[in-house]
Amino acid sequence: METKLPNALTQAPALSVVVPMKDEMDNVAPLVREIEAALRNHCTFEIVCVDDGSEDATADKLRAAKSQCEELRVLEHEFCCGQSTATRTGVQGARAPWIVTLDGDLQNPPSEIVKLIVARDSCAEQNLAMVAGQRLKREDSLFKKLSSQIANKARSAVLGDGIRDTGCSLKLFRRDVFLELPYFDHMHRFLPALIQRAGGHVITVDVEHRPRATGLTKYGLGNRLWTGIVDLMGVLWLKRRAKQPIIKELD
Ligand SMILES: Nc1nc2c(ncn2[C@@H]2O[C@H](COP(=O)(O)OP(=O)(O)O)[C@@H](O)[C@H]2O)c(=O)[nH]1
Ligand SMILES: [Mg+2]
Repeated sequence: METKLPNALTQAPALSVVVPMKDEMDNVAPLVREIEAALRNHCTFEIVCVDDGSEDATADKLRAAKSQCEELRVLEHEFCCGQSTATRTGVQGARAPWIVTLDGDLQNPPSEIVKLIVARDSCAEQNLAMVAGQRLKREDSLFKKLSSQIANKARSAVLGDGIRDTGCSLKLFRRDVFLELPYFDHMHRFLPALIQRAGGHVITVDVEHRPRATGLTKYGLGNRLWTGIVDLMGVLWLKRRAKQPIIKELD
């Protein structure tokens, strides 16, 4: 992938913020502003927005935001490939060793990123690979809250990953560990279990959640619940077939 670096980013930053976006034109400017405000005095960072074949003016808004923010990089898919694939494109293109992901609709407050960083920095676990945000109070419709609760209960019962809410996009994780995970469409809902399968340690932090201010949700029963059940069986199979050898080399 060709990577064009803004002048301010000749050295790899400490953190890459990866945001997959599909038809989020009115969220672009406030999102970039809020991420900048959250991280400006905290660490070096880049923002990698992945425009996943949006059909509204998201691409134009991202271009305009780029001229206001040196840390913003924009990757575009020619056509929509879904949230997981857009996330992977962003992580592949990112340059920091640690990635934070969040939704492009401002439902995850960017100010919460710092909570994840603080939790990572105060964790003594050597194999720490992910700090997963868990929404304290989900600000969505009753239907969405119920279907998400059922999906989360089924997933944690089947996979035993010990995570209350994997649907929260606010996650901080090691780039190298993520890129070694088995890749499939919709994998973003199973990241903690996949990281544990790879031998990585996952901790959780409670985070705030806000109602969607503008734009439309892209997920409903058809593309979340039923796909989720099939994927759950796939992840269970992957988990059962996992081996983590401890390798020694003879002197
Ligand atoms: N790249 C990409 N992002 C998507 C797609 N569908 C949803 N998203 C993004 O994923 C995030 C969550 O989607 P959203 O529709 O708000 O789901 P909800 O919060 O569960 O209702 C938002 O940032 C969306 O822009 C997609 O097909 N491709
Ligand atoms: Mg949303």
